[in-house]
Amino acid sequence: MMIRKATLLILATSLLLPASLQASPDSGTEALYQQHCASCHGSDRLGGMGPAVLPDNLSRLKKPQAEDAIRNGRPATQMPAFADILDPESITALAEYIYRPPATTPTWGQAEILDSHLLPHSHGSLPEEPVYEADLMNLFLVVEIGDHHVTLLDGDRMEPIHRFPSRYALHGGPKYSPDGRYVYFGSRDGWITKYDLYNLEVTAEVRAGINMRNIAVSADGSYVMAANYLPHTLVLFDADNLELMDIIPVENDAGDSSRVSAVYAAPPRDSFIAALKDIPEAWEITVEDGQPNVRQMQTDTWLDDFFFDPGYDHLIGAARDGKHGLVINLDTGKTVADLPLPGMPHLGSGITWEYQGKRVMATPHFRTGAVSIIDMDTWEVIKTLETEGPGFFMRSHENSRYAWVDVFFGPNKDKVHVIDKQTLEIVKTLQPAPGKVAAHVEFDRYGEKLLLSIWDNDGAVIVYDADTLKEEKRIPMNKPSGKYNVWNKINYEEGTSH
Ligand code: DHE
Repeated sequence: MMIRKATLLILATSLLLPASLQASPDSGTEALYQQHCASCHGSDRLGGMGPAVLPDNLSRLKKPQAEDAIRNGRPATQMPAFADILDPESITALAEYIYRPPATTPTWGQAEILDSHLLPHSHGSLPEEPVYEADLMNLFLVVEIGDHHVTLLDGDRMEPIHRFPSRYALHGGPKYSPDGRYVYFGSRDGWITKYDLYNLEVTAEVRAGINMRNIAVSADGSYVMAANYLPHTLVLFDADNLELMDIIPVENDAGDSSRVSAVYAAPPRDSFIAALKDIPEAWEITVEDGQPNVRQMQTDTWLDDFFFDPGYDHLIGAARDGKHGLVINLDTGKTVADLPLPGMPHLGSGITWEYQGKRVMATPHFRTGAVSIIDMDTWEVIKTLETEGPGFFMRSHENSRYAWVDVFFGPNKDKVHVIDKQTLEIVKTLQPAPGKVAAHVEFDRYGEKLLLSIWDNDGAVIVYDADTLKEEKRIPMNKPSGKYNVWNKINYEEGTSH
């Protein structure tokens, strides 16, 4: 194992407030924290049984919600209610305290990663036969963020097979091993969990960082790469047991460090591709004999989320300013097109299909109610389809004539549009649960049925016939977010995320 600068913590400079602005936590609140919170959230606030409580890890929780969680507890979690134990002023002070940067810089290097490693079942030690009967290629995993669980669903019968607890706040698509037997989950707090779908057991876990973006599994299934916001690292693991192999500090030649926007496997290139959030560079990382080699590509701007053409010849990235997209040739590293996508495109959610003999890609936007459809030969926007509000996720399947896009934000957040991929028109708008967000579709392996999430604690996944667009059933779930079909994922199906 080689660790380069491994014990260094590269802290996001953007995450630190100037010393003058760092309110020194009064010792009374610190003492309250240590007395009531530290046993679950860690004395250093880096998390434990409960999530990390640092400003950046909490960026998705508003302060009044945090205060409410302290006062009333959180249903379906271990978080107790403190209303009877602490007075209202102490509760407010604690909620304030966890949003302040800690006095000492948190570290997560080699020692912390190695210490976090858990190996309940080493690779190859569990039986080779699945403990249930189902088409293993048509399984779905459904991430339920309401109570941090995952449901395994039989995609033929559309019935749950098993439900198991996950780490707190899974985010991004879980990634399957190439044969579909194992799945790797990433949590916002940096945990990677390897799960055996044959034996329904967690086999290995490790914490790669404090604030993680996502993970990728190499095309041959040998390696797992984690992309972090905090610290500024990419971390390489062996995929069998999640043993640490290398920590790559993410910095440019001048020594400036950066958060990583995301990392993906690029199968035809046998590499990983990462984009950096604070340095205008994209990286291609190849691993030879366990050693990662980084090729740095300078980009015209900082990249946020991104997407690839089917041959992985080009990276299509959203500029961090949310006003345009860039197309980068991955062989030359040169920008070959600038896409006019002013509404903050969510390119990570892009899909492609054949339209009039050419390949087009489509992306929703976070800020505007629009889907942009782009010719992938000329890189021209051939259509901007107006939707009823900004969207998050887009999905289709090679065998389906329709693409689905949600309206995630605004007054129409309960609506989902169905687009005809050949006329490029919206042909139907569904509102399956008025008032509740309906979002994120995933098709079964055949493209015949699909699942849509009702994003609510009292939610469901709805099964639709992909052709008639008729609802077939609702399976109750606790705030289901993403769904991931084994076949579609391991075959890099054109209508789904990779
Ligand atoms: Fe995500 C995927 C970034 C907020 C649910 N999201 C991704 C990926 C990235 C990303 C880079 C691709 C990783 C992968 O699959 O390997 N997400 C971001 C953001 O930058 C953003 C806007 C702000 C943030 O808080 O980080 C963001 N994402 C959200 C949410 O608020 C969502 C709706 C709820 C949640 O769980 O946090 C959310 N993101 C998802 C889901 C995926 C995802 C369900 C996987 C989609 C898929 O089908 O593959």
